[in-house]
Amino acid sequence: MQELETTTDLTRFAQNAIQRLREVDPELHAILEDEYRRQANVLTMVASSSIADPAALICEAMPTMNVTAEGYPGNRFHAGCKHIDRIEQLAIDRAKACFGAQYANVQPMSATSANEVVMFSVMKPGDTLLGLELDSGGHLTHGSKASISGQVFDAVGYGLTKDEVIDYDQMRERALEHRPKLIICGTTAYSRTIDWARFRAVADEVGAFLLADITHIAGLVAAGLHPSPVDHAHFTTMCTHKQMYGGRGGLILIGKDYEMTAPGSKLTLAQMVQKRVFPYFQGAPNQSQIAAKARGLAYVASPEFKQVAQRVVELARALSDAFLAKGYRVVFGGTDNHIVVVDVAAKGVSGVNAEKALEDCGIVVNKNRIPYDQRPPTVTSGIRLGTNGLAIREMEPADMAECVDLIHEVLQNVSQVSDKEYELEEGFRSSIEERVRAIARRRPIRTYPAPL
Ligand code: DSN
Repeated sequence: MQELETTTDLTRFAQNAIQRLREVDPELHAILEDEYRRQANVLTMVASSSIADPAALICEAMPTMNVTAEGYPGNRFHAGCKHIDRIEQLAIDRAKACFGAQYANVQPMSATSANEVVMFSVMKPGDTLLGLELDSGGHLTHGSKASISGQVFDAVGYGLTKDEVIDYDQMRERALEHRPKLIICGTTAYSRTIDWARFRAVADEVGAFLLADITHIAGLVAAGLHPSPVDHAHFTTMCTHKQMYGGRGGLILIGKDYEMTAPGSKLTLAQMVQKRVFPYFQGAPNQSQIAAKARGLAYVASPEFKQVAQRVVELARALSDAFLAKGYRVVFGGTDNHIVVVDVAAKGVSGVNAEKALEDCGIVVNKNRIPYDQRPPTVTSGIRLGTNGLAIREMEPADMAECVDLIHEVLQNVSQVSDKEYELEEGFRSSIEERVRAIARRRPIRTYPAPL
């Protein structure tokens, strides 16, 4: 990296801040150091995470956090916002440019709150929404009873075909039968390309609005490696920390429909979202988080990121092929994105036992239900893996076979006492952990200094 000679006020601030933390709270500093080292020494394959770019992370620690700035650029309820306005406008402009959108709201704290904003922009309590079922790879906020989406609205689901791809015909049948006000497309554990145009055709046929939640695949969409929903859906939501390597938070975009009128209102969809974010759901936004989003958006729009995104997809394909070669059932038959879901119960280990045993050895994945899963969400029959974190270590497709060899060895050595209890021999565990560390050292996180 280029050495910059001049010390700036911000570099002095950041160095002073970490020094002060060490002095005033060594206990917390030590825990934060432990977490830094943990991330360096394990292989994180949690599909809903990435390894944020340090240039985005540092924005989250800036004194912008000190500014209370209810409202929007040029229209605040507080004084002292002239630079805050510049930051938020930059994030908005970058979000629109990155995704080819006409409108962007960068204030939502998460994709969950972004989805809630959209729901309450076009629906009233008791209205019907149609979303992908959880077991089929949908998200809690797409109509699960565990979330406000399934409590306040009458949620109806669609699922997968027997070949484990989204059942577009069933989605249309359910839409014709239930006449939802909102159809949600988008997934949290689904590895195939989504046909946004088919969703929009059904939404138009039944007079519904369409929400595309691209939280998991936002980076691939930005890089042109997955088709964009922005001009198919009325609303597109995402978070910025899963695949955009940016700070934590949510985004709402509107494409060509931004001037369409919201139901029962004189407001356009863009104006309605604007009012629903603030003041309906949120107060003062987190401006440091918005600065981090601005940085993340510039990163995913860069030629450098295109190569990272390409690697994400290649690694996932190699991971899926390696599991298939070892005789595992890969749900959805393979992958088009960064996600690989594997049926581990078919090999005699529950999802939760696989997750815990792998973590004991330094491989971090998460348990995940598979289609028609008989086990509860706290147990599950599958694991979900993702390659966002591996791409930033500049791993090669050949490394995926080594990772799957290790995972396979662990699963073969798990003694399953019950669906929630297992045993793993300590000598074996530590030998795998050492091999994982060797890979982590060979393929360090490119953007973070290696631990001392
Ligand atoms: N949506 C959850 C996941 O995919 O893991 C977390 O954000």
